Amino acid sequence: MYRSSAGGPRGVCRNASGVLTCVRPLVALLATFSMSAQGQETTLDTLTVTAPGFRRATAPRLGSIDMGEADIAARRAGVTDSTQLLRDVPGISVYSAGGISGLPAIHGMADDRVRIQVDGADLMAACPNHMNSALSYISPSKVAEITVYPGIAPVSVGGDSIGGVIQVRSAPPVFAGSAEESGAGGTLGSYYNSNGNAVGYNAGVEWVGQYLNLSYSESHARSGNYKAGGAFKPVTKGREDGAPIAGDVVGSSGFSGAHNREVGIALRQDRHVLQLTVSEQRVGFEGFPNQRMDMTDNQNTLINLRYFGQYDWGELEARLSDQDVRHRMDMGADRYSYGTGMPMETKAHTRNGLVQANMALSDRDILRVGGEYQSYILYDWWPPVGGVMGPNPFWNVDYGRRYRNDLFSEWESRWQPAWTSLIGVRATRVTSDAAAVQGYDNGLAASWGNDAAAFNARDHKRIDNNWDFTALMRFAPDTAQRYEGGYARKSRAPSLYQRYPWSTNPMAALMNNFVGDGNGYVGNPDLRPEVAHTMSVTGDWNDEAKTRWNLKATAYYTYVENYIDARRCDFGQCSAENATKTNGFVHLLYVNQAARLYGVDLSGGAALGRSDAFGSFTANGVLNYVRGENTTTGDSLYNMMPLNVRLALVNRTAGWTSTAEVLMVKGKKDVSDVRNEIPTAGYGLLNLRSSYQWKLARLDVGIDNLLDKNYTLPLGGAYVGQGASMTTNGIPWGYVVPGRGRSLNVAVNLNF
Ligand SMILES: [Cu+2]
Repeated sequence: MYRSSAGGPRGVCRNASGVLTCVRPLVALLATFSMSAQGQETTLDTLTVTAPGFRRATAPRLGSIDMGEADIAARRAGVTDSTQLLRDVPGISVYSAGGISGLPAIHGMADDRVRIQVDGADLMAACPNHMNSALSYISPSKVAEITVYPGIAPVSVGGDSIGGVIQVRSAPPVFAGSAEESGAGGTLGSYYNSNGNAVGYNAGVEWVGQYLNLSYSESHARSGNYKAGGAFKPVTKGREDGAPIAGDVVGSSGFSGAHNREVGIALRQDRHVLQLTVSEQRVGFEGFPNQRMDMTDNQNTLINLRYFGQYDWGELEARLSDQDVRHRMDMGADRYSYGTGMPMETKAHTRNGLVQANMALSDRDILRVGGEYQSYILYDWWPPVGGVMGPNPFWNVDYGRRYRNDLFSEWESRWQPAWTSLIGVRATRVTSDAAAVQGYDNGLAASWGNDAAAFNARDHKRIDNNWDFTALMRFAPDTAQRYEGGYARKSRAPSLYQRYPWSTNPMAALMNNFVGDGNGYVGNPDLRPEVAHTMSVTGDWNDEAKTRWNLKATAYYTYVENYIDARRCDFGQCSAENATKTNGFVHLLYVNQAARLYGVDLSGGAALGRSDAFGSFTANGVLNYVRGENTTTGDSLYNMMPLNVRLALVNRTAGWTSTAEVLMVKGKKDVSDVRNEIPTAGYGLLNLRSSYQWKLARLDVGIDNLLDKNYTLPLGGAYVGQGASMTTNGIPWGYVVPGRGRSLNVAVNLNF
């Protein structure tokens, strides 16, 4: 397959014999560079794409896992959230949230601890619940390539993150090899998932010239609330309109009107490519079963300008992006809101800039140097609704600012044919600040006034000077084995939402929560940056021809200084009971403590054989184990995915690829006591799926959770998706968001 946005080869860029002739400069240049490092010079002018998947033929960057177009197409069926495309990458687990807004966790670290880039841009959530997470801005149909740096990320891709890097990219622009091969092409796709009646479509058109590429794409998705497997105990309080929620329906789990549009123009001149994309996302409604609010509107505009050029001395890359977000929240229909509602608004503006040069010092040495800039400006206010929530708007964060400046340098050397080393340093300065705040009512000292006055009396500006260091080594004595290992020191400055939410009012604290545990959080301006020390080793083995079997094992250990965890709030309006209760929602203050995380990832596959009648059979599997401990308190860290194994049997015959997959997850018993995290039971799921590729069309059919098993999501968070979610005890404590019951999924994609 050449391009996967619709799962199959394209109509354009093929010569009479069907050989692909398009040039994919960005990827081609990257491939060229890794080749030139091995002493094989190739230039863009001579490099045309003639075989599928050539990108995989080049060795992955040190420390990375690459997913190409075929890998992603196979994972796309039944998925509305791009985060789910990562679900079987070794070392990755997913915090579930809204229907398009999951948060990937790498080796137990998620959200702001992971650097997530979409088409090179660091997209920032602008919401006290991180509802509009980075990957919510790209629809699964648009994702064409994913690179994950699960452990020790080179400094050139990391920065202001301690848990690894995820880079998600749409298909890079292609150019025709000659004027005669110029032409137009397009993609069209649609899907239906029976559970929740999820439907969506995606469409794209593209004009491919020798020097110009013009593109337009759009997608639309919606889903009703999904049903749990089997019966799910309903929460007692009903909806605002008194209508009951059926016992198997997960309240606030649907979304509607998720609409993405993008126009792109790319120019190629010799060995230079300039690409501009302008995109817009509008989401009309997205429910969050593990938050006390729902997203009622999200409007995102993104301008992304990228340049990539090849010179005699190496490559030059430059990126500029500008993201504008307008986000609104309130209680959706499944919640009870005392007739007042709870409107919340945010507005954010993020700018990113990067200039990076990759210099070939010799046949075997590459020096990468670069600088980065990010500015993030946030306004977060809650309009008055009367009663004790008025007459003023409540300012949660007013004129929050976070400016980041980075410089980095990294040297990669293949000093022996079998040995490659990479060593790099990055310096980062983060400046954070926020303006004075006010509560709903300045006169109500006990509810709002005292906390606001205390916050406003302080200086909010903080400057964090951080530095990162990475040393990685790869030993590949032959094609059948490869070993990688290294050490990284990574640092991350606290986010605005960890430093500046100031109110100890229980209701206000509940609204400041981006981990989905149902608790309330109070910010702490005195937080210091987290510093992680990670050691990791990986062994990768396969048969000589790389066709019969492979096995990969990674072990890692991370110690985090100043790990931002939480302690029970025992000041302001936090009750005395809050400090000790073990069976209810609580209020917490962010604090620096220390933590360690360690574990192993195993993955592998084997060809089981083939016959003329039944085609070929292969088996593959992934096992993940992670453990996270707060070494200051002895508590377990929150949301650690329990031991899990995914096994798949794959059959390929006459255009069909069919997979039977078993997922087994152990019970979650190591829980965060300070958060009253709720344990979950172990479970097993059976999924079946099949895809058929016919010329330029692809059909996917599948049944997820075939046996309709009832289970709770280990990283699903507390279920607060129905009832009176505005108050601490308005909903019974002790429920975890249940997983999706059986769903029949169908998708069709066409290329023309
Ligand atoms: Cu939100």
